[in-house]
Amino acid sequence: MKRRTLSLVLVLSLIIGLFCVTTVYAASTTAKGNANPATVGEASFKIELTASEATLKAGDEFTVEAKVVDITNAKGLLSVDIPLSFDKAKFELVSYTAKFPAVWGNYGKSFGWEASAATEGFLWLRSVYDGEDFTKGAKADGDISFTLNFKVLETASAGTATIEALNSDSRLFVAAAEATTGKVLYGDGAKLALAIRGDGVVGDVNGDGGIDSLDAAAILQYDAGLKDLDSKQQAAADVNGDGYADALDSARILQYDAGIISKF
Ligand SMILES: [Ca+2]
Ligand SMILES: [Ca+2]
Repeated sequence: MKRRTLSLVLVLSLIIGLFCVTTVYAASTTAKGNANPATVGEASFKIELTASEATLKAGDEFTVEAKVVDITNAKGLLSVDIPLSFDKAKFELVSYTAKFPAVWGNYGKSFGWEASAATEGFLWLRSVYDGEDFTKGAKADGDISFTLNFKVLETASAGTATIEALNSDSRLFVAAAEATTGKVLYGDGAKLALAIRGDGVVGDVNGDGGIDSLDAAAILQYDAGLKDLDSKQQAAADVNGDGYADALDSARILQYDAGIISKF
């Protein structure tokens, strides 16, 4: 078979596979990434998402890495398609790049279907081996990865925002084509929950310009129901960005005040 024909077979099988999975999923609300054929018989993989920052504020830029990991019992992957969803009310996708396995050489291609990123908060991340030697499958963690640069919108409100490699809602599953056979596999997605802080100075709960034991005490009083904090103060109090102003934040402020930590 000629190279172009084989590539076409791969692409077609991927598309057909995606369609089948969508259909199957629609018929079963209990379907999960780890209950699909990839892990039943032959091979599996997962998507790992990591963010450069766990807590953010309006205007911040940060990086998310999406890696293909835990490839098991596979002949290696020749392509991967990741449907990625993010909170478009809080994040803007600035740019992204793809990293290919070394064995792909110059035959690694990336096609990002990002037209709907701004309007829907959704894009496809796609890497494909476009060469002739189908033994060159990716097998190691991180052989296939994407680096995405995001910005927190100036209008983003405080709270938790998500970035997700989808595998369990009405969108498609993450999918990859296995080397040699062209078989389509379906892997597990991943989800990041990132905290966005308000515009107050983080840690300065009472707004006196310092970050010290008075702020730590104010949080404990608030947590015990002895004191009210307005929304801006609550945002300043949530130094660990977990959505709550409580003793954990108070402890962090005391550590900061004592010079044990230099940032939250
Ligand atoms: Ca203060
Ligand atoms: Ca907190």
